Amino acid sequence: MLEPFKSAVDFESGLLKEYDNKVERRLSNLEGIFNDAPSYAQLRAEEDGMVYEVFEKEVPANPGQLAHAVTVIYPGKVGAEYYMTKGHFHQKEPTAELYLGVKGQGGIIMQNKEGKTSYLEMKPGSLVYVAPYWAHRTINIGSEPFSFLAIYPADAGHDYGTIEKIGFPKLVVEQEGKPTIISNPRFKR
Ligand code: S6P
Ligand code: ZN
Repeated sequence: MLEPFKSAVDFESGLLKEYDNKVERRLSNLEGIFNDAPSYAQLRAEEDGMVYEVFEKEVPANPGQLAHAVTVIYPGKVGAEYYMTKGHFHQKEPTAELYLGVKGQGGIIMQNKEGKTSYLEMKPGSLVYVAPYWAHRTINIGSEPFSFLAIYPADAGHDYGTIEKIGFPKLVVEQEGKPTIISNPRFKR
């Protein structure tokens, strides 16, 4: 049985202190995720840059446990589309999740299987309730790293395959220097 433990979110740096695992997502790990394929290929050929990192505390993936992790999305764009996470449904679909904005400026695109979409902006202190059954993808819409804390049932799991297949109905792109939500021409319902 797990004993109580603590770690710390550093609001200055936006990082999780004393994490157990780190997941790195570079451009090469995000093939097919961005809309502008030529810009993606060009950027990746120049350098396989880091898009985001996830700093996780380790807890058993059992019912009742709460996984928690800080994600840092670096500033950048592929064409006009901001750097973002792959995005996923939870494998165990009736599980919710809480996101707390820690540092920087971000956005979160969510969709459910009935075709509804939601976009919410996040700044330090924003608390987003990702409702059960809603897929979620976070986006850095600022010029510094965007970091947020996620807390979720440790047995929720990740379904990346559905998003790889259908995408999200909306894209967040920079237009005239501002984040703008547009329809995703590649979205497959
Ligand atoms: C897990 C939670 C986050 C994401 C992380 C990276 O349920 O939503 O910790 O895993 O932000 O995003 P993704 O879509 O690559 O898992
Ligand atoms: Zn999640």
